[in-house]
Amino acid sequence: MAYDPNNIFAKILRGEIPSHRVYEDDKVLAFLDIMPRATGHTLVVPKAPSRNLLDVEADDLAAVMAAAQRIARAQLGVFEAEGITLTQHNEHAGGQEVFHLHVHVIPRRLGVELRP
Ligand code: IU
Repeated sequence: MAYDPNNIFAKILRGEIPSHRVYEDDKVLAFLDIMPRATGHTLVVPKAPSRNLLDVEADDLAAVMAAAQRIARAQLGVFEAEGITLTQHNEHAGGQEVFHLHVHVIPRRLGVELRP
């Protein structure tokens, strides 16, 4: 499947659309999800063009996961999370809606369901 450089996360990466950035390094950007399923719900994306898990380069995937780990650890303190849920969707059939690779990092508390 082809990568569309006009997807919404590519526009966020280029600064054409605002986002609430929570982490950035040379390979990765992380920002808050606009429809959070829990307070602090964050999306981690590689800066390099990648549609999803099926085409991402290994070093970009490693950078995304390292950033997700840093953000997850930070969420424990910032949001008093008791656990963290990671989700990651690939292609329409896999639940993907935005076609630039992203990992959801969602702070969780016991007994608190995710918002729809
Ligand atoms: P998915 O894994 O592709 O299904 O998730 C896409 C996510 O992108 C979803 O949680 C949306 O709320 C989120 N999102 C966003 O944060 N900003 C946007 O402008 C758009 C979608 I469009």
